[in-house]
Amino acid sequence: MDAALYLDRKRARLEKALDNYLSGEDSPLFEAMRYAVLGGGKRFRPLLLLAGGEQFGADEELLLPYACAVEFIHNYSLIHDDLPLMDDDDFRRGQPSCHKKFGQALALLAGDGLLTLAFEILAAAPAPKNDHLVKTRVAAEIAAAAGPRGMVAGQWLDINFGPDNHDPVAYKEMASRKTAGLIRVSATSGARLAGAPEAALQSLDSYGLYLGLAFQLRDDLQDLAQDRSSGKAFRPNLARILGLPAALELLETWLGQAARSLAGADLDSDLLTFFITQLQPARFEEKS
Ligand code: GRG
Repeated sequence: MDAALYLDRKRARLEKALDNYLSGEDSPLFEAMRYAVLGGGKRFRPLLLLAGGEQFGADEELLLPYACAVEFIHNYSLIHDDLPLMDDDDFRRGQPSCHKKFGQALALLAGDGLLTLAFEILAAAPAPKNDHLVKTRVAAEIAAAAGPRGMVAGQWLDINFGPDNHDPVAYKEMASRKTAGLIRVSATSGARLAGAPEAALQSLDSYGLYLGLAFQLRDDLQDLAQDRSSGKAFRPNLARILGLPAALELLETWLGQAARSLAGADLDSDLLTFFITQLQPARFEEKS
C-alpha cells in the first residue's frame, strides 16, 4: 500500500486513541489538555513508532498506547515551551497557545497532566508476548529521552544558548537532546516491542537521530525564512549560524545519513523512507 495513504489511516486511528485517553473527565484541566493535543499536529513521532513496529509485524493494538504516550509527552513539551518564561509564543498550530487560551497556571498544569498521563498509559500498556522486560525497557527509554538527560536537558541548553554562541557543535548537542531524542526513541520503540533484532534497532536508532537533527534544522530554516520577511534579528539557530546554502547542504547530509542507516540494514521500505522525504528541503530551495 502507498505509504502516505497507509499513514493517513494510521493517523485517523491515532486521533481516536488520543481522544479516548482524554475523554470522560469534564474539567477545565482536561479541556486545556484536549485543546492542546487535539487541535492538529502532524503526529510525526507516534506515526514513526507505529511504522517501526509495523516493519517488524507488531499489532496496532500493542503499539497504540506507546504511540499515544510519546505524543502526549511531545504536546506537554510544546505547552511548556510556549509559556512566557520559556519561548513565549502566543500561537501554536495556528491557534492561540494553551496559556493564551486558558491562562498560565492551567497551561502549566495541562502540560504536567499530559506528561504524567503518558507514564500512566505506559504502565498500563500491554507487554509484547507478555514480555514485561521489553515493555519496561521501552518505557525506560522513552523516560530517558524525555527526562533530565534528554529533552529537559536540551531545553535548558537551548535557553542558555547565548546570542554570541555560533558553535555548531554545541548546537548539535542541544538539538540532539531537545528534539532528536524523542524522535529517536520513537524510531526504535515500535520495533523493539515487535521483537526486532539488536542490529536493526541500532540502525533505527541512527536513522532516528539523523531524522531528529534534520527535523530541528528544518524548523530553524523555517525561522530563517521568516527572518527574511520580517527583517528582524533573532537568537542564533543552526540555520542562522551557517547561512542558508550551508544549512541546506547539512540538511541534505543528515537526511542522507538517515537513509543510509536504513539501507545498511535493509530497512529502506517505502514506509520508513517516507519520514525522510517529509523533511526534504525543496521548499527552502525555492526561496533561496
Ligand atoms: C519544555 C521540557 C520542555 C521541552 C521543550 C521540543 C521542545 C522542548 C520545544 C519545542 C521547540 C521547537 C519549536 C522546536 C522545533 C522542533 C519542534 C519540536 C517543532 C514542533 O514539533 P512538530 O513540528 O509539531 O512535530 P506538531 O504541531 O506537528 O506536533
